[in-house]
Amino acid sequence: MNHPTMQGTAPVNAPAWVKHPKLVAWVAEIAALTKPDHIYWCDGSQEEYERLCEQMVAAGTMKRLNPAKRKNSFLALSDPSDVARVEDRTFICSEKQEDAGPTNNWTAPAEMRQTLNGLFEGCMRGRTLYVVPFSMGPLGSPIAHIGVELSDSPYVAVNMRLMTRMGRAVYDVLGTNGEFVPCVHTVGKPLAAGEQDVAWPCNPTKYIVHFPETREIWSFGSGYGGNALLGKKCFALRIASTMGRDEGWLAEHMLILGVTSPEGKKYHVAAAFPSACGKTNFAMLIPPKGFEGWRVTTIGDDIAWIKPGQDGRLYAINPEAGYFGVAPGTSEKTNFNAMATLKENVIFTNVALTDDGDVWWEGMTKEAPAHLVDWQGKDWTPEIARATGAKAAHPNARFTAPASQCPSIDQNWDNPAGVPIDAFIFGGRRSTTVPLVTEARNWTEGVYMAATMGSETTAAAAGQQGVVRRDPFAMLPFCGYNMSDYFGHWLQLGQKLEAAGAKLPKIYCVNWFRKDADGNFVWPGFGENMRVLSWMIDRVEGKGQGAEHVFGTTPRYEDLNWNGLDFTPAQFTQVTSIDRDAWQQELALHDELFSKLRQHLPQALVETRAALGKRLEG
Ligand code: SAT
Ligand code: MN
Repeated sequence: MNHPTMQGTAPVNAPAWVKHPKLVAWVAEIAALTKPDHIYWCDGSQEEYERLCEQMVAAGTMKRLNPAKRKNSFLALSDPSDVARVEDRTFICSEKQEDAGPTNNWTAPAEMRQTLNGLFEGCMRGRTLYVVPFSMGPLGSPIAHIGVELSDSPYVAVNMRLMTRMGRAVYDVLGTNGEFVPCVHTVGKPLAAGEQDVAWPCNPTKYIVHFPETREIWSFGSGYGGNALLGKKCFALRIASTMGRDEGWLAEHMLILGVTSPEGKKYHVAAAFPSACGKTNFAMLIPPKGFEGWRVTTIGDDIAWIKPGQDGRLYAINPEAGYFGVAPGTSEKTNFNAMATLKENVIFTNVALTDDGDVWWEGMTKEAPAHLVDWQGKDWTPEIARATGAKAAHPNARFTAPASQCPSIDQNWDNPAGVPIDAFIFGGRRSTTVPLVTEARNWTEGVYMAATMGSETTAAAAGQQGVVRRDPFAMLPFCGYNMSDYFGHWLQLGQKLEAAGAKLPKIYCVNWFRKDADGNFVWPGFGENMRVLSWMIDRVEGKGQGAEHVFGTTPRYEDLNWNGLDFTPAQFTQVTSIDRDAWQQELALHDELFSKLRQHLPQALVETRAALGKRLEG
């Protein structure tokens, strides 16, 4: 944006180690628009991290936790209005509306720029503008990309240090004219001279804006998660998905894990689930009793960048360097490795504070402590909770922790070459209809399964929870372009690799969340998901058995390894049965989705739908 006549109130004062004139000029331009009192260039050092955290403790944004309980860890409580991603305020501003497609909010770029100019004018008054350089992916890796976030939130600066490779070394990679994605973020709450700040500044008006053609991100009004940590959903998914479309690769909402068999053979799996459906738990799975000798290792828990290698296989890297995971429900039982990751150097947001200066959330322990301070700073006791239903932690409360602290971290998690993918898994949260696991017969049917995936909504996004919505590839809120073109991109990539003689990864659809008549989950989930994973690996090896039905291939009871688990054939039927009426209704919902997405919808998917309908009737 151009503001030739405006003067910033703060000198830019770029340090000598920044040698990129265009970057310095851009910082000056944004400062002239937003008018911060100070500009601070982050170097990513430990000293800087500690200083900024101390500063936030003094300002009341964070509390230091008891170092005897959680060393070097903090708790931040957000404004109650700023607790999740705001999908209805998220925009893809491509030149043409049809390139954003019917699932994204769209505004013409010129009009949006005008709106943003108004909003950002003077929005950092009284604050410091932090210049946050970061690499998504290992520094200097050919698959990595660089971003620079300008933010008036020190909370963003310290979280970015945990979530990305952030700091001075990024400038060495950028050199004098390297490419970077410019990301501008403000909490949208300028301070008048002498005005006292609040603990969590934000603005009721929010805009999370992407310009895919110029690869820019502008975020106004929120300090929370994916709204504010712009390397994550905004860059690594929305902007990167458009880069992938243009350059022949994939940016996906997927965890990446490694599985090593008792014979020492290693496999890699990438799995897509919507937000708050257990990706972090699955990525850190510990094989259950009966699977001695198996090992699962973690490469990533949320995002995968996947590129074809020289050998025609697909290689994945985790562009992030930390976990921004959902705290509630996380326990030594559900995710032992996450709990071990959270022992030190963690920023918690919106969990509850114990009387001895530690953290707690629903599901962490069976018994709740007798007294807590809840995520809104109020007294909380089990009695109050029973009477009012008040939650100690917000359902979308999060931890930010360095990936390197995870005990199950894979030795290749930081490998610039990535890991070769053997299978893709797509899963939603469905209490009915969708069976435990189905293998697609071919790439096109797999793409169809992923494209028509549905899931019950969670607290990760503002809005109604527990309603089934279609969430293609778990990318509905994260695809930076037309969803139908995205399907086409997946189909084409598969065709191209297959034509070149490559063996494509197998594609699976899973559902861990079927419920019985009383509303209880039937499948035990968590570590027991290993049983499904090992069946998939048998299939990859060409030795796993199964039965073919309308949608693909599923294991029969006798095809899964039940060592160490008491799960009856009747229970198995409950999680695998296919109800024809329910599936007729499900297909009607696929039709509804396809009708919404008809513009650019690949013909191959329409044909797959027709064939499915025939098989279901037949
Ligand atoms: O987008 S966030 O980073 O806030 C979390 C999520 O929705 O997965
Ligand atoms: Mn996610």
